[in-house]
Amino acid sequence: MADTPNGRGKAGHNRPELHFHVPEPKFRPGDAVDFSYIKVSEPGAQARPDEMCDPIETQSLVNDLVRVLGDDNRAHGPWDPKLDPDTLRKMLETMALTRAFDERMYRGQRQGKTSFYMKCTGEEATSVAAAMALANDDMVFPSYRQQGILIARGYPLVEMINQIYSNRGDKLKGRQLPIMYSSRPHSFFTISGNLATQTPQAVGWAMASAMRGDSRIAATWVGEGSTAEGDFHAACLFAAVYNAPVILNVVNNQWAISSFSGFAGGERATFAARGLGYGIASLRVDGNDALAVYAATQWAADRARSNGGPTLIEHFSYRAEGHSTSDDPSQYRSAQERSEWPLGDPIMRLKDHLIAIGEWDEERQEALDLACAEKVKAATKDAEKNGVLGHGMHHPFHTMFEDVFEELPWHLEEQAAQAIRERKIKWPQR
Ligand SMILES: Cc1ncc(C[n+]2csc(CCOP(=O)(O)OP(=O)(O)O)c2C)c(N)n1
Ligand SMILES: [Mg+2]
Repeated sequence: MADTPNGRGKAGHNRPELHFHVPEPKFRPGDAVDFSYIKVSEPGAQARPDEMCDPIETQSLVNDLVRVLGDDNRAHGPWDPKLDPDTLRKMLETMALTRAFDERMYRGQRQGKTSFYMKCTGEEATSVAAAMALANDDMVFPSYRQQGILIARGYPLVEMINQIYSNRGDKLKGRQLPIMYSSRPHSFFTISGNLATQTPQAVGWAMASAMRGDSRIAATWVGEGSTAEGDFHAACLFAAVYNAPVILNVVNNQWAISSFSGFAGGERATFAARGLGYGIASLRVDGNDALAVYAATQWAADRARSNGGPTLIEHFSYRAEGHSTSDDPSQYRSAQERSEWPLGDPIMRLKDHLIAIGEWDEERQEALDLACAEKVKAATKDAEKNGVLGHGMHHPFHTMFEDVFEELPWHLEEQAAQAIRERKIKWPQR
């Protein structure tokens, strides 16, 4: 206090000195990890309000965790979606295929076949189980970590790989960063690298659907870090004000590249609680429990379809691997986090559930994993016929100037001619 001439503290009076808070993650590289501070709720113990309830009735669920699968690998409680074994197996297969796809594309990046890839390891349920609870023509506005939706909707793997390789088969003609897919026939909105822009777009689409008296709803996915963007808050406000038929999924995988969830406000309130603040029904769900994700999505979809309005779902999960192929998580978080994560792995949990109910076994799982790897390998070979990064088998250079204006304006025509001229001088053999 004696650090100012009048001896009365920096502020010049006797009030306490203020402290500035900078969030700091609990564990850094080399630290022992103890996740016991995370409250893991009892599976089956969460009430399931009516789909048409007042948003405030979801209040207890924004700090809880909707869970169905127990440690006994059985389904529990009112959120059990009671899916038949075929549907459960389909879910497991799609999640396993997504993981196999990620594995191979990651290796492809390391082999120089593409410049970039992003895995969704550990988060497969948040896209696959959610997609399965929606209608195939519901419009989805994903982030870059929901490749599971495209796979669940039957988009050909070879088309995904063509896009990743930016080759001559790439339907997007190399104009998008690898993995930023788009498919109108699959009601899959073009992925944008500009975080959270998809959230107001989804709400706007849902509002338009309602204005037209259509029956399709919209769903969007955004990372917890991206909820710090103003776009997310504008989306919540519009969704609440116009009672838009939309599902706002926040995938809380704890990390936004090297920033932990505290920088998006995670130390203060759950991400589900933000929705309730806007008057949106909100659920906080175990994102590694495929049955809980399915049940919550089904609840929200029924609500939206019946004009009950929007739902925000926080999927509490963990990003098991690096942010992307450009990231090295060992530089900023403890390697122990993945193995200590208290909610386990979504694929293992669903597999164990199917085994527990007598509808699956380890041999079939092994055969499935092998079949998935083979399927991805075959699609990769097909895509490679169209070229990989750096082999020059991309779309013709001049296409870069096309498809924006109906008629190419004179200045672009000049630029195109100049670019093509210079290219011929630099690379005469191409
Ligand atoms: C507007 C904007 N700001 C920053 C970035 C750079 N960036 C790309 S991904 C990312 C982290 C996003 O984390 P989160 O929203 O939690 O999603 P996750 O990657 O964990 O799925 C950042 C900061 C960007 N692409 N766009
Ligand atoms: Mg994140």
